[in-house]
Amino acid sequence: MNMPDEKVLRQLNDSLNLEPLWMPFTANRQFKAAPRLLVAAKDMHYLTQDGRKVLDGIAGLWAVNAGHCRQKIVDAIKKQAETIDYATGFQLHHPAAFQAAEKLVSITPKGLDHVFFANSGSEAVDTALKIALAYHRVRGEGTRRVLIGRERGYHGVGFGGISVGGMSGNRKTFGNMLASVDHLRHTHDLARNAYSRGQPEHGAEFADELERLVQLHDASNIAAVIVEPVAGSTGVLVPPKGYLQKLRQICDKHGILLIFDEVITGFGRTGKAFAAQTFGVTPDMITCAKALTNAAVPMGGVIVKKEIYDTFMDKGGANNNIEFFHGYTYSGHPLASAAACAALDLFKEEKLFERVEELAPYWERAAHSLKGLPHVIDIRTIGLVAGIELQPMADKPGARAFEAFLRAYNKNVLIRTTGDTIAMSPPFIIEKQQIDQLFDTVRDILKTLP
Ligand code: PXG
Ligand code: PLP
Repeated sequence: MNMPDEKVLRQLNDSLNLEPLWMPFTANRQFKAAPRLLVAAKDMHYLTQDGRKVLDGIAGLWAVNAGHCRQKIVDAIKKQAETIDYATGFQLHHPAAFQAAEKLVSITPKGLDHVFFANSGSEAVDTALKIALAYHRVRGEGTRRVLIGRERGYHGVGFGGISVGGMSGNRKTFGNMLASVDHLRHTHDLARNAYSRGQPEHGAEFADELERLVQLHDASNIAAVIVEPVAGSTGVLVPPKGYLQKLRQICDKHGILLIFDEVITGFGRTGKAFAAQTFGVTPDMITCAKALTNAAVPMGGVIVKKEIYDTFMDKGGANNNIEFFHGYTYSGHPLASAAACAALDLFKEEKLFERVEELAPYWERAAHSLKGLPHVIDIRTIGLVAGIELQPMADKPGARAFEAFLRAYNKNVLIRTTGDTIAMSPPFIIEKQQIDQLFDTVRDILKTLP
């Protein structure tokens, strides 16, 4: 680990002013009263400001899939920063953006072979929704404006993403958001599917709700359906067997685009490059971010079917017309592109997606060994993801799992909680004894939780 100098660290401890920063998705007052600061990272570990090595059980935030501060990626970013700091992608560009696009589409499901770059998952989602609307319009079906998401979906925090998203906390404060949005029901079915390993048996029929929404809105008004193949942030919800296939069939039948939001599931998390490949269902677009650069530089992307890209080109009119009026200052930023190239190379060189498949049975057994411990009401696993759902404390939703997070952190293990579910999703370089450390720590904590 690239250790910060001790003197510098001591000075930092004395001088750091926490007040001016408004922290994202954080209880600011609680945090600032008892801060948790990470000062360095390498491979499977963070170093805390008080000098502890903490095992990263969540790959940063479902993102650092190859482990922290990997030299190949660090070197690529450094070299790029010295060579070309920035170039706009508007009517100009630089080579690394094209190289990153080519490497990316070499691992996508067949037929999804063009990518539009953004800088985060939220931007990727907004971009995908805009592509869906614009696509139907250029094809002469401009009445298709309705966007369908799903309850308990998380699609980032832009107005598009929260509109199609299904997390009440993300929605309730922000007014009406996008018009013309509807939602499928979520796929969580504790009564029938608790303790499923991999895909649950029951619930393919939840996809039939899409037929109901088609009856309501009429297919001629519906642009797209967006779902996470595995819902991550709302508690690790693995799709029931046959569910995604059904969604695909219904979308095909009615000319509706199917978007998989693979911001979490992309880049090996479920054992293949994309969950679309794990589940054998090919969407029309995939949104991705996070591990695209191993999280070392912000980057997101929308991968689209050739037919979508070709439609924009074919219907683009005069050669000097901009076919899709959209883009970010930092779309395909040089540092992000260089990091993406290096990360995608590293995944391949170290066969990290295959490693997920190899480790998954061990991971699954370790996770399900927590069954029967106090408060545990469900355990869900797929690839290198586990969700441990706890019985909420009366009148205090989320408090029990958050207490587990704090206790784990104090025992040098980083886990993530969402509601009363503990979520774990380590870097793929995790060793078996580190998997044991992770679940043994959670086991000890569960025995003593209030
Ligand atoms: N889609 C999905 C499926 C995500 O998981 C986003 C979009 C938004 O990406 P950006 O890069 O804009 O954050 C995400 C992000 C959690 C957690 O606790 C997960 C995310 C973000 C914040 C918290 O699980 N995922
Ligand atoms: N706001 C203003 C005033 C801008 O000029 C721009 C971009 O030029 C933006 C917002 C959007 O920023 P970005 O392209 O980084 O998303």
